[in-house]
Amino acid sequence: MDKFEELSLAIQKGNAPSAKELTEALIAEGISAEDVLNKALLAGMEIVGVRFKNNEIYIPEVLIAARAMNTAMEVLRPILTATGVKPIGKVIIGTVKGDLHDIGKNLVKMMSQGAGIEVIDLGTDCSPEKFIEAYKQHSDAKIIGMSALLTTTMTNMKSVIDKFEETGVRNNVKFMIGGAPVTEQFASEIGADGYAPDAASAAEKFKEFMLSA
Ligand code: B1M
Repeated sequence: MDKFEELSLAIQKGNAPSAKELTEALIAEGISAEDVLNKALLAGMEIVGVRFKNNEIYIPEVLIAARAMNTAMEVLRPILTATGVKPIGKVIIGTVKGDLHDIGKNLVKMMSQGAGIEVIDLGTDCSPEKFIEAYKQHSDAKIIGMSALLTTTMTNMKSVIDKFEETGVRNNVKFMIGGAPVTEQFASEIGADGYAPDAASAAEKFKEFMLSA
């Protein structure tokens, strides 16, 4: 078993100390943070998702796997967010109402910070009111980023856009959405301005929006 597989297994088993140690070891060997993320952490989490779907494991196991994933991501954080430049703009990001999944949102945040973007993170279970309040406090933000992992919560993304419309500030910002069940087509159906399938392309799209504003 190579070190990527070992780390993937540590995530699957929810062994946070081992996930942290193996992540540190791979980075110390000179493996890039992107490779550690894609070949071990995300690969491990994907297997957890499949086993959860097949009822081979249950919520407690998924929760401890998510904790191990977040612990390993903390090792990568300083590398993924490292940037010497002045921020090129501000994004407000959150997981929508009813949804507690935050691993993907946290990755989008790290990649964006690494691309020189300031991120205001509202956390999970964010109501339209929470997004609008945050925008009132940070009215220099050019983008509102929303994440959803459940088919039952992705519809709450539209309520956030509607709230901005109601408040008369819809055209001041761009809406970017993402998360496993979300698609480009869904984005255009709800009137969002952009969709990204992964964290790296989300950061790229944020930058494009900011540079064209
Ligand atoms: Co949940 N869960 N979960 N879960 N969970 C899923 C999403 C599910 C697909 C599992 C399955 O059945 N195979 C399924 C949803 C089914 C559906 O709606 N169609 C599901 C379910 C059903 C549930 C519960 C309802 C289970 C229950 O209680 N019966 C429950 C809901 C709780 C709630 O939110 N109210 C629940 C709970 C949980 C845990 C709390 C145990 C835990 C979350 C812990 C946490 O996040 N801190 C959890 C987990 C971990 C998962 C899986 C296994 C993994 C999700 C993940 O973190 N993936 C997931 C299965 C799966 O997705 N395969 C599953 C890794 C992450 C990096 O990927 O978030 O997709 P992702 O992010 C990607 C892209 O989507 C994109 O970039 C990221 C990285 O490249 N992206 C964006 C994300 N946000 C973006 C925003 C952007 C742009 C790109 O712009 C702003």
